[in-house]
Amino acid sequence: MPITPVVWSPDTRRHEPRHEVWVGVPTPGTEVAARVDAILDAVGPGRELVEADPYAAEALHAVHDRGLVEFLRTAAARWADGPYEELVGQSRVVPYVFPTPALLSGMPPTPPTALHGLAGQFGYDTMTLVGPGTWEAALAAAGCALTAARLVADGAPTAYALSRPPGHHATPTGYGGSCYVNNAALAAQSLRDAGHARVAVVDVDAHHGNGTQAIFWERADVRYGSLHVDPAAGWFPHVFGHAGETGDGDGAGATRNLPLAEGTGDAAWLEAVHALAEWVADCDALVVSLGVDAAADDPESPLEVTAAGYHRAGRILGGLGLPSVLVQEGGYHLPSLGGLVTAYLEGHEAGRVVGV
Ligand code: SP5
Ligand code: ZN
Repeated sequence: MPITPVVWSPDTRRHEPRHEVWVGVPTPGTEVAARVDAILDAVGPGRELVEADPYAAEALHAVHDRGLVEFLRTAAARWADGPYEELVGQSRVVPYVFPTPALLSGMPPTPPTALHGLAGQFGYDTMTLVGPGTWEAALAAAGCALTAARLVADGAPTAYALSRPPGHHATPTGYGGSCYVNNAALAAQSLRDAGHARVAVVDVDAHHGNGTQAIFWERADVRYGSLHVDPAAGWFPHVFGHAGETGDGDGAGATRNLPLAEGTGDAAWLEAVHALAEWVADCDALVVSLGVDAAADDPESPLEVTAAGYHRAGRILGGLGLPSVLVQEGGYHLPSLGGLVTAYLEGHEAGRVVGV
């Protein structure tokens, strides 16, 4: 069996969400640092552990605007230096005013001076808080994905990036959905830069990866395919992930969305994985946005997929025989998380050998 190197970084533990403000209520964050060790303990045995190369903020400019990167890099320190200790007595940057079209009304806004005003220019929900260590962890998560892409560009058939916090909801200019920096998009761009002409991103996370879709929306050289719980049934990210979204401009037809009903289960979920695998079979390299939150035990989705289903999904996508970078996305049930990721990796490794 081929051995998949596991790329990780201790710095990914430094982001502590503490809580998410969900529909006005502070709920305990589910995207916790303990996820790193739950996954590492399960996938580590028998695989080579590689510590991620260090990357600087500039590496993120490959897929993100400078304004977002600079905000993320400096926001926690600016919050600590600001009046917030006295004002609200808490250390997390929380957006307050969102400059959506409803506020702007077609007028050119002046950039806000207060950090709690500025935060809404980059953060697009109230669940994704920035605190001490968030930037260091997000940069390290990107480093995991970029290092895994380098290993594959250098000839490894497959590499797994234990990226955390996750990335697929981060857009060119914004963060949200527990994501700050789009790790999978960075891996895809890095494979393009290494000479792979057509790169596919297949996103099996339970949620639609609106950030990855946005980054490659008008590009034909990176295809984006996702299966996820139907946003029209009331699920995050609500406004994207519908079947009619297929890309634009040069990227027309290079985006594909397969929204699934609540309670879908293995059979229909795997049919969708299969459809996306066939759709990307003529690509030169593959990035898998490997969220395992479609699993039955997961608190964040109703898709009811089993560990056997994730194993089979790995077989299907590994069976394409493409150089593959597997990037961790969601998955929040700590007791089953490591087993689900391992099931996918073992499936992908087996698929590489025997085909679909
Ligand atoms: C990467 C990823 O999987 N991001 C997940 C983004 C969706 N989060 C939605 C959270 C919805 C509210 N959950 C609160 C549960 C309260 N019991
Ligand atoms: Zn998810």
